[in-house]
Amino acid sequence: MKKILTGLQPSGNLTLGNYIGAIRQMVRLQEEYESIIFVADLHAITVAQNPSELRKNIRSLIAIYLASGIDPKKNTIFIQSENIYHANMSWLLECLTPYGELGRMTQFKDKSSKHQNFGAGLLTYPVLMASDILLYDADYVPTGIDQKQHVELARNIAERVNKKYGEIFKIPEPLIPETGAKICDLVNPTKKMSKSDENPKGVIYLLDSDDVIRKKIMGATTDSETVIKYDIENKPGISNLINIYNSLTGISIKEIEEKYKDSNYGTFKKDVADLVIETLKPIKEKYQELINSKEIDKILDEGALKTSEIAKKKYLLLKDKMGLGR
Ligand code: AQP
Repeated sequence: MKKILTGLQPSGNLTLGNYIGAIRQMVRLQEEYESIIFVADLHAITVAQNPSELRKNIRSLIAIYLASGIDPKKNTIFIQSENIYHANMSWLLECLTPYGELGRMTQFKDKSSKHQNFGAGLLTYPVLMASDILLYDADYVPTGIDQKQHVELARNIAERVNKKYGEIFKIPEPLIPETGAKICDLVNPTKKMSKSDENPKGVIYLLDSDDVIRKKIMGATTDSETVIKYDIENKPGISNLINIYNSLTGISIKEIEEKYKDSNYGTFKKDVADLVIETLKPIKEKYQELINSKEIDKILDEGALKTSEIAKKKYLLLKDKMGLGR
């Protein structure tokens, strides 16, 4: 069975974008692949985090994985910082990665322009991501198009290391889902919906109450026309709502346009709100059952133990080849 690896950052409360773009895929892929899933808490601290919020978000992320249908029997689930080999491997690989290669990463350019006083980790973070992937000989890394460049970097690093020290790493490939559109902010529909966004009005959090979800969708920015038509350039707001509808129902964009050709924006928004509320209802219910349960701790303890054993072997192999220690 081929192996995949996925992690989400506990950098805020999870959004509808995270669910459509990542978690749903993970639930689907667990049927086909041996799957390793982690909470990327070391990645989250590349920008400032409030410690108590961070701890809460880590547990919440695990509960959402499980509530969304990620089966702990089919997946190995763990917290990145509870397995010391990720950071250890990252240091070795950082020393083998040219500085210039990291400065060229699009996400670094983007995030470094948005945050002030960021640490060096924001630059080196793609190497930590390479370590996450390479420690487990992952065949595929399910990812949005935005992370494709980082998977390419992991491939480059792996190829370079293998050339220099012998066959150590498997060369991973990105697995970009065919469906799973980029979901945009409801207030500013030209930008991605993000969990760390400062304005919660444009973001649907998975744990938002039904009333809040409805309010946010009914208040979504649209345009001065009344036609429900997919046109990202000129009608980004309505196109975003069409994307959400399409992603959650599987009904094609053409069919959605046809279905709502005589409707106004209010009717369409109400249907999108109903759909989102219905989709998230069972997840929220399950989440409440899980969040304080011992089951989460048992899963995480097992995951940390199992992945540490695997990762340790890979780390020691490279450490030895590089001539470190005795
Ligand atoms: N708006 C989105 N639409 C579709 N997919 C999305 N993803 C994120 N936002 C959307 C996908 O969710 C996963 C999350 O990865 P991450 O936690 O490593 O961080 P991210 O991509 O930077 O997500 P956020 O929510 O925007 O977090 P912050 O605010 O911390 O930067 C990825 O698979 C991503 O494609």
